[in-house]
Amino acid sequence: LSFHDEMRRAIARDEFFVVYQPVYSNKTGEASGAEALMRWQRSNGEWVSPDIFIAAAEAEAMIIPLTRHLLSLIVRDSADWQVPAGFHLGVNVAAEHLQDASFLDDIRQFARHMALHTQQLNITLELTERSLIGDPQTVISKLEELRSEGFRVAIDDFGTGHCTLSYLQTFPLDYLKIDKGFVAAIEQVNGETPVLDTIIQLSHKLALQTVAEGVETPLQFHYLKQRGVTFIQGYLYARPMRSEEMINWLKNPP
Ligand code: G
Ligand code: G
Ligand code: G
Ligand code: MN
Ligand code: NA
Repeated sequence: LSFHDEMRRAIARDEFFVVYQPVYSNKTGEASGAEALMRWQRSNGEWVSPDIFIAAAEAEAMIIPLTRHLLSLIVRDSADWQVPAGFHLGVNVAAEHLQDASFLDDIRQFARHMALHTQQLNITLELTERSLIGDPQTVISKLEELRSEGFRVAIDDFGTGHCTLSYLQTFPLDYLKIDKGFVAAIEQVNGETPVLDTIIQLSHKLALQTVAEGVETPLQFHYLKQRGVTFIQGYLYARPMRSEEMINWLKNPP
């Protein structure tokens, strides 16, 4: 069986599920939202890492069906949600999907279904820099339409791509998600992390809000907070968790 066929079968057998990682806001001191992350456990109990199956899905023309499946799983989960109004839900979107003609319809249908189930959510589309290469005008107009409808746009894994920085001025964006590699470089409060500091200053100049990823230690947390990073995501605050677990966690956060 090819990976492509295995993924099709795994969708049919309901082997994929979604975990949600809460994100902390330095403005409110509370959870501001969560990122949806896909997981696959085969019926024999074996786990397939998302790094493997997302890359395989992208390589084998399965990323669009897999993302549609992800969206339907989130809709299913959200039937039980009681989240605060304005809660942000981050969803990872692949370049191929963003550039496909089906993209706007898929995202709008998802938002309509979510609106039937839960309070007003701010759906945030997490794009990688790679998504912005290609036909910029078409991508810009899609993102502008979605933003005018209330969706937010984040650049994920910021600083690891191969784009020139000029896209930051031409694409309609709300958030920069600082890649965890830069956060891992923080080792002492008065230490030097010149690239990270420059990314934070750049985002302030561009009036973009920042999300730091992979925050694992109190030292990293304070360092980022001191420098004006708006949102913190990482194991220190919360691990990715199943939907029911997140709902309980939100009632009683740290
Ligand atoms: O979730 P982390 O646990 O290990 O995910 C590893 C990688 O897989 C990350 O780069 C993450 O962005 C990506 N990933 C996880 N879930 C999804 C998803 O639903 N869609 C896409 N496109 N990427 C995902
Ligand atoms: O979509 P993105 O590439 O940003 O995916 C986030 C990835 O980071 C996921 O794989 C998630 O499981 C992982 N992650 C979340 N918090 C932490 C953390 O504190 N440390 C590390 N190493 N990884 C994290
Ligand atoms: O690894 P992390 O804490 O980010 O995963 C959150 C939950 O997702 C775990 O509690 C577990 O149920 C499930 N999970 C996702 N990927 C894996 C994996 O590779 N191994 C195991 N044991 N659990 C995983
Ligand atoms: Mn992401
Ligand atoms: Na990221």
